[in-house]
Amino acid sequence: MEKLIITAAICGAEVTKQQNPAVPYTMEEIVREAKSAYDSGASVIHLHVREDDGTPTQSKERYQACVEGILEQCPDVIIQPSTGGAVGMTESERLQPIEITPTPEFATLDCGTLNFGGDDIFVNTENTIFKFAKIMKEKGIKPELEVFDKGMIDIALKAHKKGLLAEPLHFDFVLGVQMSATMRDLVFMVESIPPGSTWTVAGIGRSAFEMAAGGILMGGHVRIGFEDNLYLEKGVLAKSNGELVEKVVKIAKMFGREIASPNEARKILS
Ligand code: KMH
Ligand code: ZN
Repeated sequence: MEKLIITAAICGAEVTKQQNPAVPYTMEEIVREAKSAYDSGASVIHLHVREDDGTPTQSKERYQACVEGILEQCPDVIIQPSTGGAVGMTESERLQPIEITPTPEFATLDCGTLNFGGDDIFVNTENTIFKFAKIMKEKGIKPELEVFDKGMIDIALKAHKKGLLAEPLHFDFVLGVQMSATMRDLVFMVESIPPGSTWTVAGIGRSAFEMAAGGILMGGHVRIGFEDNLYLEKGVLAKSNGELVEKVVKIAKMFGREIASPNEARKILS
């Protein structure tokens, strides 16, 4: 099996220090968390940024500063800015992180609208998805296709048919938000993508490590981090993103799956 790419989603836009004091807000905290994940084996950092008080922002300046800070500490890591941002942000707000210099090599592309808990709806119309895909293609940015259910795979394939995505496609199955997170769901998603595609799985909350184990065993890749899960085990908050990554590395080693370095991850992801 190919080596395992671990993506660390270190911050997200929704989780707070009230839920886990180690959630990073400031630039220093974001760099600290990226470094802890990288030192533990993450080759990709999925990046959201915050104002110092924790408010989610897509500010180009804030991304620029955080990316530079992370690259000083982790020079070869792959940084994957979010173009999802937070619920309610406008398209132009969300696109700012891919306007930084140099242009990011990787970024998320959310492939559908979904219920995000309570009254929150994360809106991604077909026009938004196609527009973001076109911009990323023009800029030479590899999209990670964020799919929260099977219908979003179909929308991504529609974008691909229109020539908006370059092969090989790379999917991130985010399970446990709108679609449930069971092995049956994961198998269904894996069997629904075109041959030759690569994939990562992110299990939300208590499903994080079960989905990670599924990704490891099925030859996919794994996303872990505070954006998705705050606990190392039931009732035990993780002290850092590094601790969460370490646990994934341990599971991978149990099954003989080696961990990809950032440059190996670049090759696997083409
Ligand atoms: N914060 C969510 C509303 C992404 O990063 O592309 C969107 C999200 C997806 O986290
Ligand atoms: Zn995200």
